[in-house]
Amino acid sequence: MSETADNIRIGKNEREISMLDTKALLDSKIPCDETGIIVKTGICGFCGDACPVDVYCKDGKVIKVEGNTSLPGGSGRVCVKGAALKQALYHPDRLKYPMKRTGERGEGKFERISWEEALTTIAQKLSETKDKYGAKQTLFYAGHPKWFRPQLTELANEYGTPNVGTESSTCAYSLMMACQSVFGKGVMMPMPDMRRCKMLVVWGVNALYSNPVNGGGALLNALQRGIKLIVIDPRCTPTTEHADIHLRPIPGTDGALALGMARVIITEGLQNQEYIDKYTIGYEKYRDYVMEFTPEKVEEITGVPKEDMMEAARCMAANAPFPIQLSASPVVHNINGMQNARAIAMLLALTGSFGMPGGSVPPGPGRAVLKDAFMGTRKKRVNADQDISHEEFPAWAKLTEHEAQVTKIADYIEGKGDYPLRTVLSFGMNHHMWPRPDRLEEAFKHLDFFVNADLYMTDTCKYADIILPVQASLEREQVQIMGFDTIFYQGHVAEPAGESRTDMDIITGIADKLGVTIGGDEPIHSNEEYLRKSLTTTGLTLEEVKKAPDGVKVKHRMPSRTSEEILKVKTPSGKIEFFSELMESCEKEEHEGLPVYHDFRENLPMDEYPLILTTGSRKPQLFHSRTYRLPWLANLEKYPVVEIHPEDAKELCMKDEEMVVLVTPVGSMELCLSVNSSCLRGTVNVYHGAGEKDINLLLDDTYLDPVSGFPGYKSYCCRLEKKEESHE
Ligand SMILES: Nc1nc2c(c(=O)[nH]1)N[C@H]1C(S)=C(S)[C@@H](COP(=O)(O)OP(=O)(O)OC[C@H]3O[C@@H](n4cnc5c(=O)[nH]c(N)nc54)[C@H](O)[C@@H]3O)O[C@H]1N2
Ligand SMILES: Nc1nc2c(c(=O)[nH]1)N[C@H]1C(S)=C(S)[C@@H](COP(=O)(O)OP(=O)(O)OC[C@H]3O[C@@H](n4cnc5c(=O)[nH]c(N)nc54)[C@H](O)[C@@H]3O)O[C@H]1N2
Ligand code: SF4
Ligand SMILES: [Mo]
Repeated sequence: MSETADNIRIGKNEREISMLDTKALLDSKIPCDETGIIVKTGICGFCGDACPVDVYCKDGKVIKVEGNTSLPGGSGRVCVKGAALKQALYHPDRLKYPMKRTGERGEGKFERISWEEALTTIAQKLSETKDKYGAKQTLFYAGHPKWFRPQLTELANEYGTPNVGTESSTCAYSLMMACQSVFGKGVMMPMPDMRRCKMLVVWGVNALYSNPVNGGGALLNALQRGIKLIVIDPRCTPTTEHADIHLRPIPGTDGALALGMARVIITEGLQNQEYIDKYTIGYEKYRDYVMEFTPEKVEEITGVPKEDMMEAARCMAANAPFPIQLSASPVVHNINGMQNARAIAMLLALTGSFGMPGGSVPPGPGRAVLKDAFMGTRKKRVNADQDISHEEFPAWAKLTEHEAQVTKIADYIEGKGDYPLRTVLSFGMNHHMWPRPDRLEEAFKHLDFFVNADLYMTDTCKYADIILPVQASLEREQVQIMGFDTIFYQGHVAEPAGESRTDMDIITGIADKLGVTIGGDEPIHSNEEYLRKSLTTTGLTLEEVKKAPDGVKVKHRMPSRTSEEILKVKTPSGKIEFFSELMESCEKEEHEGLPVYHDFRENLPMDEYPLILTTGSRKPQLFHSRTYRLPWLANLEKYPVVEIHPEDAKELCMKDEEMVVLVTPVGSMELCLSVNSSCLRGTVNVYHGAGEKDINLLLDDTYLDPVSGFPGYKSYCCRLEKKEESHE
């Protein structure tokens, strides 16, 4: 195999090749001189996992994507989404030019404009809002794409608005708040020490679907070492298949389960008292509180048989230190989610598992770092105490300094916050992600000015005044850390679509037009300057990494820390907190210092809507709003479906594939029934993110965790009606 610069690999066994005719070679997509097919190494980036991939290209077009093995972290695997990248790159919905709206908001009528006109207009409108109403009435927003967020915040700072919001208003940050309130600043999400643990607790994660290449691979490797596995998940999934103990709580009841486990551990004297005495505070108050959670009560709340819960608790204590794998979403997608996550995190403190080898440890150390790259960089905002959600979500404000909580974006645009948001500059906004996207569509109509930069003409783009085309991962020059210590440069593996630009070029372009500079002491004016700057921590130049198709090894920059160092935690007390003064000081309902359990069913009309509605449990082929347009992925399952346990279907006299009506207190929708024994009885599951059949239309946008502002996506209420009988 020969290698040249720009990550191109050519060649195969020549003798083999000469035996085939060119057509057969082409049909089989064999890379060689005869076919003109070349293989480049690239970064998939479809889901943010940054898997290295081998990209087969012919005549400048991507024709196939496979897993890569030449780069560290290259397992040779891709998931279904990676395998469908070709369809994502060349989809007819791709935006190719900047455009301005010519029709009504939502109508989808646009005309092509130049980049010059687009950037000049954006800067002009941003300045107008600032002059007329003050900079804070502009929101800077990023959807799931993350890599450019530090620079977006820098731009917001230069412009003067503290209102920087992202999809993290529904993802990860609630868990980060919980973990930081217990383990202190900087411990956003303690990670399992996968290489050393004897036992692993997976609490509401299904990495084999949600993080199939990296996370799923790590789990399978750990299982091969022979670890014990406890999984806490209402459904049966490929992950629960591997479990020694599988607990199936009713969604949203995790807090009660964790408190019940704590009670078992304490009453049986299995806690790590030495660790508790040395590193924690508030234990006595916590101990007294958990005594309320008797096995009988916990069984009643969670539906988990008490013997199973007790066995799991004893197993944890016996195998401590042990790690708990936590997710950015399910546990905190409940209206008591933040407190539930705190109760879970405290099991690590109770058993002496936080910060210990084989337990859960703060992420980061051991990895090479790139300057100002998203991972590890969180930029502070100017005037953060004036952001739109500061008063409403005080714990968020104290624990999440880097962005505003914007789940109530529709209210804020409609002027129901302290002040209205009049202008939105967004990168990858998808309004189908929030409860009641229909309300947001109405709200968009009130905006003075709205920009959205995306890969595709999405439903959200249709409401924007200006839309900007961005480059996909394979199209843009980027520098990434592969594995722990290899710096890899990716060039334009695929030709950028039309006039599309990188998000970074757009951010710096707007900065230039506004007459400001981002990047502080080392200003940047383009994606290329950003790449050069990011390499400064490694001592390498862009030219050097460009010449190395398999990347360049560099030194780990972040030293690993000892347990003693990790356990010098940055909470207000300097100790791991079973009771949080910070939470208590918020002086607001449900901001209790203890991880108090409030049951979501207390305030829901469960008599009328007896089924629990869980939305968005991940499926391998679906990724929020992004994959419905790709035929290879959309065709894998009839859509949209509502999944239900066979016994529940039987009771309702409903059959598989029957069209049924799902009714919630907000509205109703026809869906196709999928009878599926992996569901928990009494709970139905619908995936989210689709255009017309968007289950978020049926979620109440006031049904939020009062502490984190996260929607109760995983535990709302509904009923199912036969189509002909439905009166909704
Ligand atoms: N294919 C695919 N992968 C993705 C995504 C995607 O959309 N598609 N999204 C990405 C994003 S943004 C995120 S945040 C991650 C999420 O990653 P994961 O958390 O791994 O994914 P989920 O399937 O949402 O949740 C995991 C499991 O939690 C269970 N669960 C649901 N409700 C509860 C609950 O109340 N308590 C407990 N204990 N378990 C519960 C579900 O049954 C599910 O099997 O996935 C990422 N990866
Ligand atoms: N009911 C329900 N709703 C949910 C969830 C759930 O479980 N249930 N999960 C929640 C969670 S955890 C999350 S994270 C959110 C995710 O919500 P979103 O962030 O809205 O998710 P995506 O559908 O990935 O939308 C991101 C948009 O960014 C575009 N995009 C992709 N890459 C880039 C890029 O590099 N640059 C730019 N400018 N744009 C890009 C995509 O084309 C897409 O239009 O959804 C939340 N909503
Ligand atoms: S997990 Fe799949 S979609 Fe995500 S980067 Fe890897 S191959 Fe791409
Ligand atoms: Mo997420």
